[in-house]
Order: sequence, then C-alpha cells, then structure tokens
Amino acid sequence: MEDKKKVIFSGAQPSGKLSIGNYIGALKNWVDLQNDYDCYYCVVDMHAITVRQEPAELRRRTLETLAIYMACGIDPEKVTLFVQSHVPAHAELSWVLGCYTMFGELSRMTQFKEKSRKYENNINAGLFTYPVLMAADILLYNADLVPVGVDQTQHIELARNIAQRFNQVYSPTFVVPEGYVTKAGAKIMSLQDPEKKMSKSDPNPNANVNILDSRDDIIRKFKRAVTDSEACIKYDPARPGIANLMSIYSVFTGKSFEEIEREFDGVGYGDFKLAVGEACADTLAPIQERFNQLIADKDYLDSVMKNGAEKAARTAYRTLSKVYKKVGFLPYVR
Ligand code: ATP
Ligand code: LTN
Repeated sequence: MEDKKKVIFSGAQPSGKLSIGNYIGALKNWVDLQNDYDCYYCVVDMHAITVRQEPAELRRRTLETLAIYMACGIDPEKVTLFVQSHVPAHAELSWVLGCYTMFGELSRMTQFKEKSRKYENNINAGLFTYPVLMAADILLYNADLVPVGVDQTQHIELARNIAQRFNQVYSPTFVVPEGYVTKAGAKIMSLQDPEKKMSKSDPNPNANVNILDSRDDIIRKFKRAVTDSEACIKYDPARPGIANLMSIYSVFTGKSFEEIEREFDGVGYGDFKLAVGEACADTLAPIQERFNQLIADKDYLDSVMKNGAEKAARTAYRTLSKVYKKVGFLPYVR
C-alpha cells in the first residue's frame, strides 16, 4: 500500500502584488511543508473578483502569482499547483456548502466587516459568501492542514464547522481541517501603521514591501517605517513598530529576538532599519531572479497550470460526486 501523506491546501489571491506579509505568513511555510505533505497550492482568482478587478490586470497577476509561488521554491513536480477557476468543482461545491452555512455565521466574519468598510460601494454577495468558497477549496481535497496567516483563522474555523455539520447531517464525508499558523510572522504589520496588517491591496505603496520590489525601494521603505521615540531595539508587543521590524529581521536572518537585541544594543533606529532592509533585499534577490526567468517562459507556465488543474480536478470531482450523492442529487446517466 502506498504511504498516505497528510494533505495540505492553501492559496493566495491575485488581487495585487504579493507582499512580504504573504511570503512570511504563507508562502515560506508552503515551501517548507512541500516535502512532507501532499500539497495543493492554488492561485485563488475566483476569490479576487469579490473586489472589482481590471480583467487584463487580473490575467497578468494570476500568471505572476503562479510564477512567484514557483520562484519562492514551490516545485510543481512535488505539489499540485493550479489556478482556482480552472477547476469548476470549487464553484460547484461552494454552492452546496452555502446551503449548510448560516447567514449569522457569515455576518460575524471580521474580514467581511473590514472589506465592507473598505469597499462600501461594492458590498456584493460574493464578498459575503467568500468564506464558503474558501471552505470548498479546502474540503474538496480533504486537507488536514491549512497554512495561513493569523487573519485567516476565523475562516478556517468556519470551514471546520461546515465540515462537521455536513458530516453530522449525512455521514463522515469531509476531513475536518486545521489551521497551521507559525508563531513568527503570523501577522506582519504595515510599515506605515504598525497597528494594521500589511496588505497587498493597501493603496499606500510605502506600507508594504512587495516580493518583486527593487533593492532601493525595499531599503527606502524600511528606512521610512513608522516606529516610536524610544530609540532602543527591544522586543515589546506594546511597541508594535519595532516588534514588527524585529519579526521581519528574525525571519530573514534566522536570528532570535535575544540575538537581535544583543546585535543592536546601543545602535540607533537608522542602522537597524538599514539592516532589516538589506536582509530582506538579500533574501528576495534570488527569488526575483528566478521569477524573471519563469515569467518569460509562458509555455512552461501554461503546462504547469494544465497539469496542476488536471491533477486537482481528479481529486476534487471524487469528493464532489460523493457530496452530490449524499445530498440526494439524481445521478446523471450519460
Ligand atoms: P488583500 O490585501 O487583497 O486582502 P492579502 O495581502 O491579505 O490580500 P491574501 O491573498 O488574502 O493576501 O492572503 C494570502 C495569504 O497570506 C493568507 O494565508 C494570509 O493569511 C497571508 N497573509 C496576508 N497578509 C499577511 C500578513 N500581513 N502577515 C502574515 N500573513 C499574511
Ligand atoms: N482567504 C484567503 C485566501 C484563500 C485561502 C483558501 C487560504 C482562499 N482559499 C483556502 C487557504 C485555504 C486569504 O488569504 N484571504
């Protein structure tokens, strides 16, 4: 019997340029997990249209997001790498699961509340049911683990509830997934407002560092990062600006907070910010180089997407047909 690896599913939206928040909170962990798990990594373009997107831009960003995944070290030979809209089962299961999700549950989602404030002229039904589609993504593959940043844990909790409810009404159908959030970097904060999450759709370009930013831009953005007036490098959650820069530096250098405090004892903010910027730029340089090679090879990216979608669809339709049967849909006799 072939060994049964545990399953992982995760995705990021092609809703902007991927930031170091996405890298630290998600992508970096996806890479670390790919050898030990059966991983499905997805560019969730269907989630991205909950906010208005320019079609040509969305197409370009979807391809770029796929290339960034690979440039960060995701190996399409090891994982199933695909684009969400290429596997219709996501939309199909989402409809069914929507009928097992309560209006009240969706109303409590903080991301919905935040995005309704941010996009007050476009509070569409998709924005509201976004977590149902996310549950479908995860449950189609019977994922055991979902590596995400801490902002997504509420959505994963909902996916668990939906899975449990369905299993209870019918019979065990879905694996009940668990979130996988690493302590360091679970929530990278905005460089301009360290009380706020770094977000790829932030209109202020100085608030986030993108994976594809130039070395000069990266160093400049860190230099301008908002801190406090205490002028000492010490980890303290009550000082979110410095705590955030220390977390970022820690992830990019592998140094602990104690080591960082020792290294910068008596050193001013200017030098510390420069060191963070340099460590970040050094890590991103080889990723950018690989990205430039990948994005120039459209045929290769097309073949990766095609293979990924075919592989994903096989698993997805197995789950979907079980679900259709359980809820009582008449089999389609061809
Ligand atoms: P948007 O700004 O469009 O809402 P986003 O930057 O929040 O996008 P998503 O595509 O929604 O990014 O998220 C992709 C993954 O990155 C998720 O697992 C999410 O938890 C993680 N992530 C996003 N921002 C951060 C952050 N600042 N710190 C840690 N993880 C993050
Ligand atoms: N909602 C996620 C993106 C996402 C996702 C998923 C993450 C969509 N489907 C499934 C993990 C598993 C976000 O980051 N905003």
